[in-house]
Amino acid sequence: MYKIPTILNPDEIIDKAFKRANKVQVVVKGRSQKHKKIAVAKVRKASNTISTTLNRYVKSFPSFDTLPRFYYDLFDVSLGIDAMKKSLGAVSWCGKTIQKIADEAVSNMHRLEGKKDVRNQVAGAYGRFSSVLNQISNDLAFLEKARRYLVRAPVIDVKKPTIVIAGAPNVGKSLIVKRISSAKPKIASYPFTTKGVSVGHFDFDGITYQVIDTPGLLDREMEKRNTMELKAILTLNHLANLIVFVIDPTEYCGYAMDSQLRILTDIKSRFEDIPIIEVENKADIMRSETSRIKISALNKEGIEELREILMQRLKERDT
Ligand SMILES: Nc1nc2c(ncn2[C@@H]2O[C@H](COP(=O)(O)OP(=O)(O)OP(=O)(O)O)[C@@H](O)[C@H]2O)c(=O)[nH]1
Ligand SMILES: [Mg+2]
Repeated sequence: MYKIPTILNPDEIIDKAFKRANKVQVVVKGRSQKHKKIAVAKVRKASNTISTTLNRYVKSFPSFDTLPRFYYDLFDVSLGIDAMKKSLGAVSWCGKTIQKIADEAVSNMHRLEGKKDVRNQVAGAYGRFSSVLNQISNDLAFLEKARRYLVRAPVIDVKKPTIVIAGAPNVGKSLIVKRISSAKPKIASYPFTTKGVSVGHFDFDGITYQVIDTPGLLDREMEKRNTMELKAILTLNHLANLIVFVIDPTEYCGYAMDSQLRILTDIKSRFEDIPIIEVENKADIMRSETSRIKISALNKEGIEELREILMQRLKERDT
């Protein structure tokens, strides 16, 4: 979703800068100042390469304070907005410091005459470039981790009508999302298969609807929820126009009915303004006596009916 270049580590950045510096060519009239001009050009090329590289990193990250709330919270839960800001600040500081070191070295060189003295200035500046870059090595490593997440972040249109699928782990949420939309989520017989928020679409009456798959929720207090559960909650909070709460009455998912129903009660009280459709899945194995909609995502039973109910409820919401 974002175009962020691969964040190199300090050694790689230094390597790139020194290679470029070694290739600089200077045109000089007469030989007297040639060694100095070459030295100055090398230090400038190296420092500019480093600071341009670092500035590009800083500029390519999103400006967090203007993000839609959903993305702000998602990135905060997944990576930590403050941590990213701090690391970007360190990278920016490093770029400026490198320029200052270069300015100092260049002004010293202008005052010096001896070839050895000038060479020492170059070596000194190079050494300080390395040491300043090494000071931000943890920041660069963290930002590279953040980059890998951000470039794959789900592309969600915060304005499109959105159905969010929620429920305990392993109840069949992802298979339902796959059945009703274009999404191709991972489906497996263990809890927390879905670790992040993923999106699929379907069209109806010329309107594109988003269907969002979320990680499973456990029956516990908000403070104890893990990162994956928090992603589910923030998705419900910021994006859902309609919630499909999936229940597995067979309990093959590994969570007892009373525990699943407590999660449902919690979600209902937390999101009072959002309509919730309660669905019992795995009807191929068992059907309970309740009046809830019964489907089997596995053999596609009840899927078309579910889709019609969803459309109906979204229409009611609009009128
Ligand atoms: N018998 C039967 N099995 C199903 C049905 N729907 C899903 N399953 C199985 O239940 C398991 C979990 O399915 P998922 O779709 O990954 O469940 P999930 O709720 O997304 O799980 P998490 O992402 O881990 O929270 C898989 O082994 C599915 O094949 C169904 O209707 N009938
Ligand atoms: Mg899943």
